[in-house]
Amino acid sequence: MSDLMQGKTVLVTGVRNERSIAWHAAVALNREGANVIFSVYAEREQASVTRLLDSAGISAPILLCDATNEEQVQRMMGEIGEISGGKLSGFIHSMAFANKDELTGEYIATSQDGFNIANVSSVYTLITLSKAARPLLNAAGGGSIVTLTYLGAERVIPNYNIMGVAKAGLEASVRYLAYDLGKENIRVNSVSAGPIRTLAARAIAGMDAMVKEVAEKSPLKREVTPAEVGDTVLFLLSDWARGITGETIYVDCGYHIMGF
Ligand code: IMJ
Repeated sequence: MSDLMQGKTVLVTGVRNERSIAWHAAVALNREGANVIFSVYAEREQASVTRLLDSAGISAPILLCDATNEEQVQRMMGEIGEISGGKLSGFIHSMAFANKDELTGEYIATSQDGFNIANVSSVYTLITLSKAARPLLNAAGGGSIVTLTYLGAERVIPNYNIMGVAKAGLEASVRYLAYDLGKENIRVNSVSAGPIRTLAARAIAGMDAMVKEVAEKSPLKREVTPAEVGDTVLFLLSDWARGITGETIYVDCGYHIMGF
């Protein structure tokens, strides 16, 4: 353990199991001495995070919060303030949702309801969390917000569909939030991870073949690991990244630089 994150409290959302990118970021944060607080979507995730913490020998609070519910987010930030003495150094936004039937076939078939669901749960939640965390981040003298995005925001990835449009909105939101909050020394960035077999990706048809092909085409000639993404999230949350805001950092073994 080092002291890179000593004295910093960081909220980690979006852990579902041991493959979750957010879990690997939490392990990295713990390794560097941060006080980690978890928030989970439902009781099922509460049980699995409890089990993960036990097996890793980490002790940390686990709060229940559906981030699409602004009252629940406000209440959670109140609880975090009580745990941390009113200060928060940053948080990880690691959540997305679209109707499964809209993550296959043509984008043109997206329903208005499906469009709204994807944007509310994958983009608006970043605004809600940022707004509610703002006083706690200010009390810490500034902070760092990190979200997770994907190449489908700027290139067409078959079947990614409405999630691609939502991630484009998320990356633009990162820039606008970075502008709003920069004057308060709050940084906002995203990490664009290469394809990883997490729960969010495993449900998708053809994922295994795609992960393999991306690995073969990427400069590093291998798959990216969630631990590598977690270490970059940690970097952005740390003071090493104090000059970086509004940015998207790719952790994809270099795949996105290729033209062919
Ligand atoms: C998701 C769909 C289509 C192609 C995809 C993905 N590729 C990758 C993903 C190539 C890597 C995973 N990803 C980056 C996501 O953002 C996934 C989001 C997602 C996944 C599901 C699955 C189950 C469900 N709804 C979902 N909503 C969002 O019901």
